[in-house]
Amino acid sequence: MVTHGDRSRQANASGRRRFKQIGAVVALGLTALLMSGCSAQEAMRFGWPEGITPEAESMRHLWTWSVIAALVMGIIVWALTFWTITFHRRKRNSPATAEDEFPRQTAYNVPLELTYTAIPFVIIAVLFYFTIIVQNGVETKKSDPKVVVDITAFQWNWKFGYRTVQMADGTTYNGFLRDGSPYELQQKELNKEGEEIPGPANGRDDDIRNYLKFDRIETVGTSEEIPVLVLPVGERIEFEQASADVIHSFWVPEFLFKRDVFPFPKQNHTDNRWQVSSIDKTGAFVGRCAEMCGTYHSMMNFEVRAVSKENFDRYIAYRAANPNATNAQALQSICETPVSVTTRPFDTRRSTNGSAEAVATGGTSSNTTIPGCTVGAQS
Ligand SMILES: [Cu+2]
Repeated sequence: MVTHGDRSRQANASGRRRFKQIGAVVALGLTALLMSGCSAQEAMRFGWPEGITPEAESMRHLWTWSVIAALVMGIIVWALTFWTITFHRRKRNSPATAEDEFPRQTAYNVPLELTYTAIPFVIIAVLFYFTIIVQNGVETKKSDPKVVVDITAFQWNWKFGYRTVQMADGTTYNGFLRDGSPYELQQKELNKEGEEIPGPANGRDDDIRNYLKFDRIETVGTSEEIPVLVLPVGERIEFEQASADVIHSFWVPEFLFKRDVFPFPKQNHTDNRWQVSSIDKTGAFVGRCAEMCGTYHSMMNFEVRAVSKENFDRYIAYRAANPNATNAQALQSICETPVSVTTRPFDTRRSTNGSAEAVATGGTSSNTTIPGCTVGAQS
């Protein structure tokens, strides 16, 4: 005969067995993590990409602590779940009597229900608080950026201009040429009779970029060349962006930051100025357009080349002194690779396989046969 004491001993034994199994799984998981060669820092990043700015690092902290908070909650929930299914399930061999069909019911326990309603609200409030703190930090703009860069996005490339640079020798380089206004600068085109020629897109010509900023030193990307934006490490940098056509998005994955680039930023009520307090690592970092902007959106890449302050000043001085020199030459003058190393330019020619073969051979709409050509004669 199975007594009550026997049953509880059985339950305790099976409970202990289960805990041993769980312990083995946890130990196995930890061993796998350690064996995979992840450093402690890597593990604490919980998959968050490595950033190169203090802003990116502050976002990483938010992420790490959020995951830790989630893991603590998860462990409590898992523990309660396993505790319930281990110790409060129907015992094997126990007859299904009316009294143990359901465990003791705890519904309508007001203090308990208030507690488990309040706790999630506290968690949300804490997460919200720290999110706002970090977001405000990332969006901070100070009045004394050492470098101001004008960004122009267009289908499907980028133009970067250096507006102001505070040089290490105390002087300030000012490359600002002109600030546009779509309504004042845009001249209406007139025909010979003096009548206004209506342009496309609200009467504006697609090629008119008057509302954008222009600088003495500019780097423009082409289908042959990826624009390389040279920036100094360790300096506060401001970016001011505008689009020449549709909405793009300026994104350097290593900054862990992107900002939509609008045409007519002021008229579209967008904040088109943002800063990084510093870039903390020299090197080449790919930049991308992160807003679907048309056919070649996916190839609309650029490169940020972070160099030392001394080399950056030399680069600006070289470009200011040699207005006709290319960006590649200026890069070479500071012993930097002249072309981008993180991405390649794209071919916009929509050619059929082997464009060299597709040469014009004459023909009219009613006769498309190549003159002097016999079918089957080619080997
Ligand atoms: Cu784009």
